[in-house]
Amino acid sequence: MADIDFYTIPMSRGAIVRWALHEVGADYQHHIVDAAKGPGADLLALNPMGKVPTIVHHAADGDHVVTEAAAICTYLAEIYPDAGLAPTEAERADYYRWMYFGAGPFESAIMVLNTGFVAEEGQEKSLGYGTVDRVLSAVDGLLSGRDYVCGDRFTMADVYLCSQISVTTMMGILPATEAMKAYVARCEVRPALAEARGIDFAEFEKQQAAQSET
Ligand SMILES: N[C@@H](CCC(=O)N[C@@H](CS)C(=O)NCC(=O)O)C(=O)O
Repeated sequence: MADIDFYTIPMSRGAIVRWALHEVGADYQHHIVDAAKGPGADLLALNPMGKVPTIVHHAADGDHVVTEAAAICTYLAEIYPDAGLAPTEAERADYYRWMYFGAGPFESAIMVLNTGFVAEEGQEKSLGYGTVDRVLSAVDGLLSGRDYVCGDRFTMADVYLCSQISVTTMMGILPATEAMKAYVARCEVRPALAEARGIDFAEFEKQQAAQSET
């Protein structure tokens, strides 16, 4: 049995976790979920949301289920310390701040752009992301002043933030700034990303071919 069971849909948020799995050199087995059919009983038993990515880590002290792409990235960086992608003490504040900002305000802002949701005037005070403009300018400000989330060094926070920026820019959802584009270009030279994308793309093509036969 592999150390990690990984539930994913090709070319979905699961791709973030596949990149993370390759960065840490995890021994994993993927389970491809058919997006058209929806989650099976096996995935629903692990994650009541029926969402991917979901992982099960078969650890010495038992099985641990982790859901939510950002949480999985954080978890993997911690259980594979030799990969050097968890934060040092000095990097911890930036690392957690922007990992959570990515999963919270940034993810919400992206979904607002994707769905066309329009908040009423004054609602920005209670909406966690405030306004889309403020979120985008916060991320632009971060990336204008440094190479990576924690400064000079690539960490797991970059797997998450870069994935979000890169995919949503490709999909035409995010109006990426020059600083965001330069950041993505810096992060995307990682060999682990090329490996992970190769597998994800091959699985996507297999799924497309199988669907066109039915
Ligand atoms: N909050 C979750 C979102 C996961 C999510 O929405 N995954 C989508 C794919 S990108 C999914 O599983 N969709 C299938 C479904 O909802 O049935 C995370 O950050 O991991």
